[in-house]
Amino acid sequence: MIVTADALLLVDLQQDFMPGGALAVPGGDQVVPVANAKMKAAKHVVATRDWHPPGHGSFASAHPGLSIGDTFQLSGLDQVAWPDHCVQGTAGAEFCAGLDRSRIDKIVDKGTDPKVDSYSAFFDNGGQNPTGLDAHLKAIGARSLEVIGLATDYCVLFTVLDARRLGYAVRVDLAGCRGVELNPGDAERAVEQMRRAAATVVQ
Ligand code: VGL
Ligand code: ZN
Repeated sequence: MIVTADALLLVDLQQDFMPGGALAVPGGDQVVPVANAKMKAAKHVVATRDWHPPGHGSFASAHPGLSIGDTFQLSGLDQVAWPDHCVQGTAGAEFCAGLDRSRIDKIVDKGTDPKVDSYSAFFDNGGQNPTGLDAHLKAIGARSLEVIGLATDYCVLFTVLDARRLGYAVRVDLAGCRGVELNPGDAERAVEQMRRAAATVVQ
């Protein structure tokens, strides 16, 4: 069991995922105080940002005839059609109001390729292009991670699965996570997948 992880990874704590945001995650605002508290005790803090160019291929609005929540093929990969969200440089892409940015050592952006989505903070959904997160963690000597953020059933899930594949010890505190739950039960199924990958998931 990890006592204190080498690095704290905050996944997509951005305005568009807050209640009232473009891709609101229910209860998403409740994770902000959890993140602030954990940052106080962390050795290294890395924050990811979903950082899409305007008209990103994951946006329903980029595909005439598609509605939000539809699934389709994007560059040969299964893709959910999302509302426009986290567009680079917009207010919705900023870190959450109330998040203590002073303790963030490194920001990693993902989802910048217009034709491929990127749920994982390590690689795009095709598993091809690294974001630089693995290189950064290796550079600071981090081998164990605590992961919290949004959303449990998308970016937290795929970040944790890639972290395990890359050999990191991973702890996930669900107090600091919330799910989109496009389908009821998605967050619970995500937790099962993370546990199957030998991540330590605590309440
Ligand atoms: C996310 C859907 C689309 C996430 C990002 O951060 O979990 N979900 N883009
Ligand atoms: Zn996105």
